[in-house]
Parts: sequence; structure tokens; C-alpha cells
Amino acid sequence: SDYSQEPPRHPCLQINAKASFSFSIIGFYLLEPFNAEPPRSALVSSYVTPVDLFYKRNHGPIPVVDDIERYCVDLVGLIETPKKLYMKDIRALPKYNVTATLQCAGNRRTAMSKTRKVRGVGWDVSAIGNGVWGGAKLADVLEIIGIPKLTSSTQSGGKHVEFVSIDKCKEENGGPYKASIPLSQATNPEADVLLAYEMNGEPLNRDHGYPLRVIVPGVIGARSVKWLDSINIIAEVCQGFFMQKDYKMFPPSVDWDNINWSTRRPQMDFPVQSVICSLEDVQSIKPGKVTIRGYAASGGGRGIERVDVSVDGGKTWIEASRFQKTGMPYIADDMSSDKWAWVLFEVTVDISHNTEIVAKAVDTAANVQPEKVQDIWNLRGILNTSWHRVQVRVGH
Ligand code: MTE
Ligand code: MO
Repeated sequence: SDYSQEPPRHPCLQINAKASFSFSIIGFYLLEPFNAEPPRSALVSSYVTPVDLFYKRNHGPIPVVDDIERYCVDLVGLIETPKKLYMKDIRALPKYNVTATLQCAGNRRTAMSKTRKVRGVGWDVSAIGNGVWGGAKLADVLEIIGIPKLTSSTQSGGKHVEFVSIDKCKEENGGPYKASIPLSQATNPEADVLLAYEMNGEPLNRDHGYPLRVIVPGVIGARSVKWLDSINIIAEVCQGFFMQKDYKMFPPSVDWDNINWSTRRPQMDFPVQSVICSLEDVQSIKPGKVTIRGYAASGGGRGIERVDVSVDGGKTWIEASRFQKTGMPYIADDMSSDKWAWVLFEVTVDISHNTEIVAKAVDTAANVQPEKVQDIWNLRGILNTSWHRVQVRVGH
């Protein structure tokens, strides 16, 4: 695999895992997929995460697509006539801008590894970002090949829509990255699944899937396939590595010697999450008033009902205020709020001595984050949504 044509990246990003470099005449280049996250404080600086600070999660080299006129998506599988869609065809469809939070299932993995070792790229709390994705709805694209939009009378027949990428990764033995979603979700205009060619009002950049990527709102990032090459209508869920041998949630009793991958479903929706971003763990502060800021998000389009913050390690709680766009009150599950997007929270507290600050969110289905990471420990280290804790040291 060739990492000599990687795009330039923001120097603030923290590169995770076994990133190793090699030197050549043209400079130095990576030997491993580029995986990086911004400092946590960057996440609460704006509701929409700037592109250059958005986390980047790759499984191979970034593909080079230089002939945009010839680039097309192949629509194949259980359809009457296969079709090629060019960028001009996709741009001719109605354009939607969907504000959606993308979160890697491995977000906060490093903290899960502290109780018992897990396998995977080590992430702190910033493998998440909120983007404005511009593109065509997958439901409109599928209509072109004769698959009707979801209504109460249409049947999906249990079929699935597989997204196959241009990139090559070692987990697929040099084959492309792929994933699938149920046809019932793909054909539902309300699910807002996009073929996106824009991020935050700009053409997608190479790191995030240029020229075209899938965005599956409310679902773990792994299903939002970048650098889309083909869409395949299939009878069963995608059999690729990332659907079958990765991104599944196992109970704490399962370890590498007794794992049976086929016993679990591929993870789709992400659970309720919240993280304190205005403080590092451990942070030194002066005594007095401190404003605590962070993000909270839930999957499946569920809103954030509440964010509780504790300044005594979880004994007592105070409610934080929540917002999306500044100057607009956030009302969970209301038409005025972005249903697929995170909320930022904020609360000002008085701190006089060393303590542990904790955050936990509640979504509109009354799901609450679990208290202890041990209770949700899983060998792949996914979905660490345990109460987020930071230690503060008070210096006088
Ligand atoms: N799509 C392709 N083709 N290759 C990949 O490696 N990584 C997935 C997903 N789509 C991936 C992919 C994972 S695990 C995540 S979390 C998101 O892309 C990350 O998207 P981002 O890099 O735009 O933040
Ligand atoms: Mo991911």
C-alpha cells in the first residue's frame, strides 16, 4: 500500500496508534492509515466542527480521484438494470444540507483500555465531530433505479444496501472498505441518508471522502463509507470485515480466546454520550468560578433531554444548559433543532478544592450513560459511553 500521496493535515491533530513514518527523496510519508483527532477544547469552540480539525479515521491510504468527469458510482445487485451515476447526475438531484454528528465507535477507547486492555486504535474523546453535509438523498438516488421510497405500503423485503469504497485496506486483504444499511432505512427520506459531496459548504476534501461519501446520520461512523465506488443491493447484510469481524458489541465475559463473531449483530445506532471538553484530565485551576463545557449526542435521531454535571465525583448533580446554534434555545426533538446533531452544554460552578468533575447525558428515550466503564467493557473497546470524568487540582 502506498502512503506517498496523503493530503496535508492540520498540525494540531493528535495522531493516534502505531503511526510510523518513512523517509524518501520527496520527504516523509506514513506507513499506516492516518488516524487523528483534535484537542478536545477545539470541539466546544464551535457548533459545526471545522473541516481541518474534524477527526480523521482511515483504514488505508487516501485514494486519488483526479478525473472527476470520469468518476461514477456503479449501482448494481438486485436491480433490473445496473446503472452508472456520474457526479453531474448526482448534482442534478435535489440538494440537501444535513447537520449531523459523526462519531467513531472507538471514541474514548483509551479510557476503556485502562481497566483492561482492549484492541484497536487508541482514541481520547475527540473521535467525533459535527458537520454540515451537502448532497443528494440516497432515497432519491435509489428511485432512479426503480426502488420506491419507503411508505407504509412499500416492502424492503429485508434487503440491504451495500456501500463499496475505492480505498484498499489490509483487513479486507487489499480489497475495498465496505458496509451496509437496511434498504428500509436507505429508502426512507426521513432517515436523511446522504451521498454527500460537500462538508461545511465546501467540496469534500480527500481525507473525508472526495469526491463522494455516504452519511448515515445517527449511526456509528464506520457505516458512513467514504470515496464511494459502488452501491450494491443485496439480500443479506454486508459480509465485509467491518460489518462481521469488527464494530460489534460483546459482553465483558467475551475475550479473544472465546469470541464467536457470528453471535452478534453489526453495531448501527450509537448510544447516548457526553464528554467534558473544556478541561483536560488532570487540569490545574484557580479556586472560584469555572465554566464547564462539553458535547452530548445520541443515536437514532434521539435528542438530548438533559446533561447533568457533578463537581463531587457523582454524589450530587446540577443541570447544564444546552444549545446548538447560538442565540437559539435547544428544544430536544423539536422541528427547530438539528435532530442528527450534537448539543453543546455549559454550566458555571464554584470549585474550591481538588475534585472530580463528571458529566452524564440523558436522551429523549430516557437512556442514560452507564456509570462505570467496567460494566460495558468489551474486547474491541467500542462505545465507551461511561460517565465522563476529569480530575481538577486547585492551586491557591
Ligand atoms: N470509509 C472508507 N472508505 N474507509 C474507511 O477507512 N472509515 C470509517 C468511515 N468510513 C472508513 C470509511 C470510520 S471507522 C469512521 S469513524 C468514519 O469513516 C470517519 O470519517 P472521517 O474520517 O470523515 O471523520
Ligand atoms: Mo470508526
